[in-house]
Amino acid sequence: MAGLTDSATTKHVVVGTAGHIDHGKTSLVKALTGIDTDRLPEEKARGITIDLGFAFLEEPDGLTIEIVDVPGHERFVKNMLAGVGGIDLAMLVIAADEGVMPQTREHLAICSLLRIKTGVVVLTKADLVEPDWLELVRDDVAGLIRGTFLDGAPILGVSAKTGAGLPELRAALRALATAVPARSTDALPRLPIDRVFTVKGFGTVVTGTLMAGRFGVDDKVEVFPRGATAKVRGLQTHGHSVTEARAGQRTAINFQGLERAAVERGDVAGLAGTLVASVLVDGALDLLPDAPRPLKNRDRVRFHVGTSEIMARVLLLERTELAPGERAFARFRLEAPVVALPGDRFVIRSYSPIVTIGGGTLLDIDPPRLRLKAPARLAHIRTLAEGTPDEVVEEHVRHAGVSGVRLAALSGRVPYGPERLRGLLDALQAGGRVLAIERDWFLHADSQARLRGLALAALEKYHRANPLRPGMPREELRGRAGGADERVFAHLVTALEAAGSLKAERDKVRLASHEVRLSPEQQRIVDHIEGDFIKAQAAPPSPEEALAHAGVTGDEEHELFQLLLEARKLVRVKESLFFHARALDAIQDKVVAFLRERKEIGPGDIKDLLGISRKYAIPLLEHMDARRVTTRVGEHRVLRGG
Ligand SMILES: Nc1nc2c(ncn2[C@@H]2O[C@H](COP(=O)(O)OP(=O)(O)O)[C@@H](O)[C@H]2O)c(=O)[nH]1
Ligand SMILES: [Mg+2]
Repeated sequence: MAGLTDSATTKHVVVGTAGHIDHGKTSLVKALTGIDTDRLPEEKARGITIDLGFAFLEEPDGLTIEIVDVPGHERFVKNMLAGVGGIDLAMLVIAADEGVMPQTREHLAICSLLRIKTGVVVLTKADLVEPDWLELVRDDVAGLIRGTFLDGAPILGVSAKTGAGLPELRAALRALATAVPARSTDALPRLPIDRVFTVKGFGTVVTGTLMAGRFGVDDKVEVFPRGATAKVRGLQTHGHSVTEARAGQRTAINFQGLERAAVERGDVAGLAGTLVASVLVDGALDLLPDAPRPLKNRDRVRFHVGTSEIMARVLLLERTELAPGERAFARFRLEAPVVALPGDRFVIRSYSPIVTIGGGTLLDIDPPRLRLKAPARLAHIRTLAEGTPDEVVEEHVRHAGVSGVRLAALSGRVPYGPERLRGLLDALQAGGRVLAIERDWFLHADSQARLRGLALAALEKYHRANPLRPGMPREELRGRAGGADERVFAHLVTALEAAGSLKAERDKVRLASHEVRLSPEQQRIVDHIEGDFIKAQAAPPSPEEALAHAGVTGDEEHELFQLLLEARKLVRVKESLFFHARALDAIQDKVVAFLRERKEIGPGDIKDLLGISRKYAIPLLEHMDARRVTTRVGEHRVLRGG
């Protein structure tokens, strides 16, 4: 390890105790570390552990073994669950004189459900039994752990009273801790909160095991799902102040200016805006083989994830009932928001009696609502459960629909870290499955296809209904295309233009194949109107008059009159005063020539110059101003910039 900095060689591994009440967990932690984890007055008085306790061992080579001591009493399994969520290793403690008891089994089941990978079994109070008896208990325990994650783990006889076996236990913990793989640094930082308290002069402090990522002093942290945000004033790991806490460390965060009442156990600290709170989650659920009865659709259960416990209804996705030992996809409708990520393990306990009955892996924390048909929901969750990472990310983008999804929103919904996610999105883009609307905003190719279908159908319909209109107003088309977001729509129009199926001009859009075709009679009328305006030059007819001359009735709204406007042959100068474009150019030339010579022009001058009445003179002068040919000075105009 030479050459590495101090912090790079520091390793933190969290061990959680597990086991029945009074089997000697707290005494064992004290014998190992010298720390009494029963700190509450009530714990001292009653001699039992009620809440979580914390201790640590500092080993050579920068290894710190942190220990979470949990209560064994069946009434406090909830607290036990809050403590073991983030642990790396389990230390299953069994009193040699009593052997396996109910919470020995329940805690073992919980650790299995949480997918804790390794651990050690300690037969405590070895001083109270004969060696032969210890061997019998050892055999019994070997049977208990067969087929579980502890199969093959060391089973060590220890006495907290005499100290016998403690060095061997410490060595075993060290060996296991050394083998624990480092936690990924490519993950959203989050700390499920297991304790909250105030320190005089410092304010609110929360503690927990930092599950992933890192937090630094001055980071802006949000307490999910409550939404309070605050800056990190100070960080501590096992009693030392640090500037940065990293994944796997027991961490205390001191917040700057955060109300004690704004946080509770079960909340999750994360960087502001990164995590997602949800009252509906989908997962793969295993019912324990020794669950007392089948789980029925709509049963009420206690749902545990991270350090939170929330009441929930189970909605089985494919069946009405789940038998002990079976697995199925399940949806949980939670009575309060939960903050988690797909891939997190959860545990469920029955409402009454309160026993652990199952658990599993979260697959979707923002699942499709029930209005989606059952087979589609099942296909969605199957992809999330069994798909490759790129299929999973693609499914999430597809699920976001025609509004697409932003990277920040996606990172809180996928089981991959930000870097991995970006790589997967790059690959999906390269394969044409996902499109980038703009940087960090993604749309699935299927959603794009759906929008394309809607837009092309709407244009076709529009052209059929309005054959003389050269194009459809852009905003109207956007409304027809599912009211797509402006940028999503702009992206679509650009793509369709590039594909040659559509043309966009100013605020109008048309199919590339569309062109206005006039009947001979319509063409005659259009030509007649145009001819009228050319002839009239600076003293044009009103739209009604021009139409009447051509033998039709109507005003400027007439589709053939509009056609001349669209084609920019006629130009609106004022309300219902129109000039031919070429006439306006000629007028401009005359005005400019006049001004070159005379420097200024007034209403009387233009009347004389063009031989027109005041009715046309004033609007024309204003139009020349609007065209930025002239500027007004008092009652006169001068050449702009001249
Ligand atoms: N003789 C003996 N007693 C022990 C040993 N470890 C714990 N005890 C006793 O067992 C009781 C329960 O211990 P505790 O650590 O509170 O158990 P926990 O509920 O599992 O945390 C206490 O009275 C301890 O003194 C041991 O190794 N030998
Ligand atoms: Mg205890």
